Amino acid sequence: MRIIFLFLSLFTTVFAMEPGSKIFVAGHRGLVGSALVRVLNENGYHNLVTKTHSELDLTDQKAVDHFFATHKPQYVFLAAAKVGGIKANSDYPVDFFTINSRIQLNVLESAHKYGVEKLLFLGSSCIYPKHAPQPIVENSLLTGKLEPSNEPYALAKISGIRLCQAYNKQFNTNFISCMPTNLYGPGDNYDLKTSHVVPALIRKMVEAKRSGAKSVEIWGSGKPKREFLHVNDMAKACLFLMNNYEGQEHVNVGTGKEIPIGALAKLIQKLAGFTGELKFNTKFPDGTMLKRLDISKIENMGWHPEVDLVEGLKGAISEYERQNS
Ligand code: GFB
Repeated sequence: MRIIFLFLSLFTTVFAMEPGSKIFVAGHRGLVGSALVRVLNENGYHNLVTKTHSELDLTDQKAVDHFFATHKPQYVFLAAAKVGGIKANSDYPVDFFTINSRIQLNVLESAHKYGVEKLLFLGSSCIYPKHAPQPIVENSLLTGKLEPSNEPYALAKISGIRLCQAYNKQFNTNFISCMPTNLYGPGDNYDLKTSHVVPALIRKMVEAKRSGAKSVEIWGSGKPKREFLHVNDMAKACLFLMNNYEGQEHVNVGTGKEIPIGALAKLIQKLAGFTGELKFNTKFPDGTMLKRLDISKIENMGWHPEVDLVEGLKGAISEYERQNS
């Protein structure tokens, strides 16, 4: 497979970004966007354009048009999105559907109109069919029913991927997409009502240890399995794809390894030093039971995850403790 890829790449020239290329990181204060800014800076890219939400509302088409007309970025990482954990997705389906749809409609339209050289769009592993064969390969998209707890988010993100392909087909743009697995790391959202499982469990365990609580509540049965990728690895994958990949099909980004939520909870409990009990509350939903990506496509191109889960969690726990001491 690797040999086939190397052979094909001899005939496909992918132009990498120059150190001075003007790069717009949309969503630079979010988990992925902030990691992208760090990784781009570390790799010598110094001409970044960023706007906070109050400076530029990406759901406002006129504002987005004006921004692109003024700044004319050459490259765009579209890391801005309305994201959240299983509960936030169930509680705010309209927000997840409409905000994500608007952001991508506006940014892709302006990126095309103002001649962006290349754009990377981010999907999510949760938009694959609920019962997709595991590990999930790229062409499983749209082959079956979605997980009900996040269907509105999934429909928006699937449209985003398909819209990138449509622009490429109709206007010969260079819009690529990737499909990240569940992410965690510096800059995560620790709000217990809207967060994903890793930051939620870090906060619950650290706070329980501090307060001397007897138990911590874990949502669901603990049986679902998830794959977790450190956001620094994700940002490196985004840069790698921007500089090395061209193609209509999205690319999975993950570790290829899954862990049951119960085992994840025990691991975070141990790393945070909480000695009480874990209580599984099955009144909360499990969501999809298994979600693991097949990452052979990106690995065959030469990218590999680097951050081990235990080390990544230790770093995230220390960050939470430092910021909330
Ligand atoms: O991370 P999470 O909210 O998202 O939940 P999904 C993963 C699993 O952890 C579920 C369980 O089975 C939860 O029930 N869990 C246990 C907890 N304790 C907790 C807790 O305290 N907080 C949270 N949040 N979960 C999301 C999608 O699905 O994945 C999004 O809804 C997004 O759209 C994201 O794509 C990557 O993996 O279930």
